[in-house]
Amino acid sequence: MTDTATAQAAKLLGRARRVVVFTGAGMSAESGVPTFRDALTGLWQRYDPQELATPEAFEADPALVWGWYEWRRAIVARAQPHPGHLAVAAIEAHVPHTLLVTQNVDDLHERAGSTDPLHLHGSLFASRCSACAHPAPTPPADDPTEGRRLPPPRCDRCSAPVRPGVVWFGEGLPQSALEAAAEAAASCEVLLTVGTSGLVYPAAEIPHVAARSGATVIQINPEPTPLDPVCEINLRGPAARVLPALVEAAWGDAG
Ligand code: BJW
Ligand code: ZN
Repeated sequence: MTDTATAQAAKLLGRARRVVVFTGAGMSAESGVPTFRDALTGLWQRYDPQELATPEAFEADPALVWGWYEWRRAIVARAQPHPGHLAVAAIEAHVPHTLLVTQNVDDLHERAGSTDPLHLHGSLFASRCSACAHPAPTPPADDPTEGRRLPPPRCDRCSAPVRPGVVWFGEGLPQSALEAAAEAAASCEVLLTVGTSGLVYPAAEIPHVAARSGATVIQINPEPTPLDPVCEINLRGPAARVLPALVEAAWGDAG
């Protein structure tokens, strides 16, 4: 049975012509990909992810940081999109003016059939040279058990260490993606924010932009977040359950 909040959200979503879906790490949690702030395990448990995801950490200990990313790539390579990812792709199919904006560095949205998500924080699979930015192949990672220190490959142009193609703390986001996300947020009718703590800026500004521009912001998250006050509807629950229920209530299919 559909609860009142889901039914209200479905009504607004079903009528909207311009939608933004904004996702964070909680979107991938039920696929087995740990959220950014989840406790790290094994070799990584004594590190703070907020300290590893920095250019300073990579400069100080490239093997530590590259090994951490290789471990995470292995987890993502084994993971499969869940029904929530499929439901996001279904929203795109039902509402042609949907823009999917993700903070996630995995590729689960693409594998669920979403077309061209904007990756505000880059990708685990788009390595580049840390000195000259030349694109570099990302070696396949197949051991998700515990991870290990691993020296990064070297750039074939200038021999500097290759780095993950993600946005670390203190680095600028891809300007065109950020602008496109802000523009879509300013002109949408409904913004759906899913599985993000809303703590990391400037990405966390996107739902605020939508709210200020008069859009209805709907949040899907099992926990309260700093975004609660700008969300007209808070659906407290996991993405893999709530998103398909929302799509089903809006259009009569679960994605
Ligand atoms: C579920 C669930 C389920 C669980 N279903 N939900 C303004 C104010 C204060 C600070 C700043 C500011 N502006 C900038 C800053 C500094 C900094 C920042 O924001 N710091 C904060 C920590 C305070 N920002 C930056 O440094 C940014 N750069 C910048 O501003 O540069 C300035 C500059 C401009 C021009 C030139 C040069 C410089 C860059 C930020 C980059 C963030 N990168 C990371 C790492 C990417 C690579 C990697 O993954 O290793 O991106 S950090 C990390 O956080 C990652 C994520 O994309 C991002 C957001 O996290 P997210 O997705 O919200 O995940 P979690 O784990 O926080 O939350 C999970 C949520 O899911 C929770 O709410 C759960 O409840 C929920 N959940 N299960 C649904 N089943
Ligand atoms: Zn180079």
